[in-house]
Parts: sequence; C-alpha cells; structure tokens
Amino acid sequence: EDEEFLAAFQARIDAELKIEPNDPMPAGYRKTLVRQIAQHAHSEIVGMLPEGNWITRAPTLRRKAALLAKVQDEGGHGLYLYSAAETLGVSREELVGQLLSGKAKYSSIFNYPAITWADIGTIGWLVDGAAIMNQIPLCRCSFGPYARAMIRVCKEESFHQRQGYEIMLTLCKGSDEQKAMAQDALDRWWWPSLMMFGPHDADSTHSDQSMAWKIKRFTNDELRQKFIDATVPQAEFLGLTMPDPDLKWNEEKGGYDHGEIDWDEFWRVVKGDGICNRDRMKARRKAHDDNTWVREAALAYAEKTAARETA
Ligand code: FAQ
Repeated sequence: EDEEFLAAFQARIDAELKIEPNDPMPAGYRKTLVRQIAQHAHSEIVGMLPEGNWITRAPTLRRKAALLAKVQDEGGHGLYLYSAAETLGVSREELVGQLLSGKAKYSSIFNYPAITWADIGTIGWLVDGAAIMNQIPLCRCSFGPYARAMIRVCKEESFHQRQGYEIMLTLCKGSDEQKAMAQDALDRWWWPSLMMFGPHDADSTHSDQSMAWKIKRFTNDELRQKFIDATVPQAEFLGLTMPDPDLKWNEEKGGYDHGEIDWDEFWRVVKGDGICNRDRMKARRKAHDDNTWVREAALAYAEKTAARETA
C-alpha cells in the first residue's frame, strides 16, 4: 500500500464519507473491522446464554415474554453482525470456527453467571446500558454496513435496557428480600460492566488507529466515564449503593471519580479463565454440533433449488 493510497483513504475518512464493501481500503482497516465486528457478533450469540438460562424461570408470563423477545433480539443482532462482517470478504463459517476454536474473543461480561432473577434486571440495566453507550457512536462508524446495522441494534438495546431497569424498579419497591437481591446483583455486576469498555486507553492496542479511521469515535476510558456518570443517578433512584467506596462526584471534571478496576481479573476472564468461560464454549460447541443437520439440510435445499433453476 503506497503512501498516496493511504493518504487518499484517510482524506475520505476525514471528510466523513462512508466506506462501502467494494471500496478500496487498507488491509489493516479491513482486518480491524473483521476483528471488531466478529467479536461483537460472537458477544451477542454467547450473550444469549446467561439470560436464556432464566426463560423457563421468569416470575410471570409478561416477564417471560419480554425476556424471550430480548434473547431472540440478541440472536438477530449476532446474525446481522455476521452479515456485516461477511461484506468484508470473510465467511460466517470461518468466523464461527474462530469462536469455537477459542481463537476469537467475545465480551468478558458473558463469562459471569446469572444466579438470581435480579441478575436479569441488572444485565438489562447495566450490560445493555454499557452496550448502548458503546454502540450509539458506532452508528457513525466509517464503515457503512456496520454503522447502519447499529441503528436498529441500538433501538432494540434501548428496549432491553428499559426492560432491565423496570425489573430493578419492581424489586427495589418490593420486600426487603427483593431489595437485597437487587443490591447483591448490582454488587456482582458493577465492576464486570465497567470492564466491558476494554482496557485503559494507555493499554488499548487498537484505539489510536481505530479512532483515526473513525471506527471508534470515543476511547475506552471516555465511554466508561460517560457510562458511570449516566448510571450512578439511576442507582440512586433505585435506592441502591454502588459497590465502590471511592466513587465520588468530581465537580471540577463534571463527572465521577471511581476506584481502581481489577485488571488482573479482566485479563484472566479475557484469556479464558473466568467463572463461566468453559461452560459458555461448551454450550456453543454443543449447539453447533447439534445443529449440523440444519445447516446440511439448508445447503442441500439450496443446491436442489439452484439445480432446478438452471435445468
Ligand atoms: N472483553 O485495543 P482494545 C453486547 C480485547 S455488548 C473481551 O481496546 P478495541 C450486547 C480486544 O478485543 C458486548 N475482550 O480493543 C448484549 C483486544 O484484543 P484483540 C460486545 C476485550 O477493539 C447485551 C484487546 O482486548 N460489544 O454484546 C474486551 O479497540 C446484553 C485490547 O483492547 C462489542 O463488541 C472485553 N470487554 O476495543 C448482548 C462492541 N475489551 O482483539 C447480550 C464493539 C477489549 O487484539 C446481553 N466493540 N478486549 O485480540 C468495541 O467497541 C471494541 O472492540 C471494544 C474494545 C471497545 C470492546
């Protein structure tokens, strides 16, 4: 790739022009997008597991219908994102293969267990809340198919977040046991939710280049800060306490200061050693194996249809 090509590409990015699948693009741009979009798709698919676990145990029919819809949406987001990645010249088989072999990452957050019903509320409130904070700027990502996919995804995430917060509101207005259950879930999910935004900017390998290419519009720490500032008042409204004694409003910066994130825990989970990593991968591999016949049947049908059409 010569200097002239790279400069012309950067000029298109700087002019806020969208890059489309058939446009020339630097190999690194393509690679970064495939990596990020695929990791995002895998996260949606693996992210179905902690909540899927609660569909049969939702406390009411209405809660069950909403949870079922949410988990289905996540499956849809995953498929949508795999399609966006495929426009860059990789196949879904290859991407799924990378997930199942452990080569590709998915969000650390989905390696934590959903133990009580309050976890379902907290996942919607915090995990979807963090996802929205991260994904709204991705609607302006320089790569067209990813940016456009994010618009619909964000609308659905917004329903997911409200669904979760409303569960928390109900629990917090309920019995002492229900409120304690809500507090316990917040205690367990708060720090892992902050880790969703990725390492500190100083330790983020891809941020600088991804910002220059306008794939990312904000750094990991900037988005984490926005999320904290938006979420603390929501916890106050619920009457819950954030599990961070160092959390304090900083008038000067107009945001909250917070305690140190346990980065050892983060990297341990990213590298496969969280509470549920093995279970999650086992569940995905089993689903893939159990559904081989569906893929084979679809392929055979497509071949027959194509043969009929050319006959
Ligand atoms: N977990 O250089 P950076 C959802 C990796 S929301 C695991 O800063 P980057 C919705 C990173 O890949 C969750 N790995 O990387 C839902 C890189 O490793 P690599 C998914 C992480 O890409 C809600 C290394 O660390 N959302 O699913 C994590 O510039 C509820 C260095 O990091 C997205 O994927 C992590 N938390 O920034 C579903 C959004 N953080 O690849 C169900 C799109 C970092 O070199 C229920 N992705 N790493 O081997 C992004 O915005 C970015 O990729 C970041 C990371 C911000 C996640």
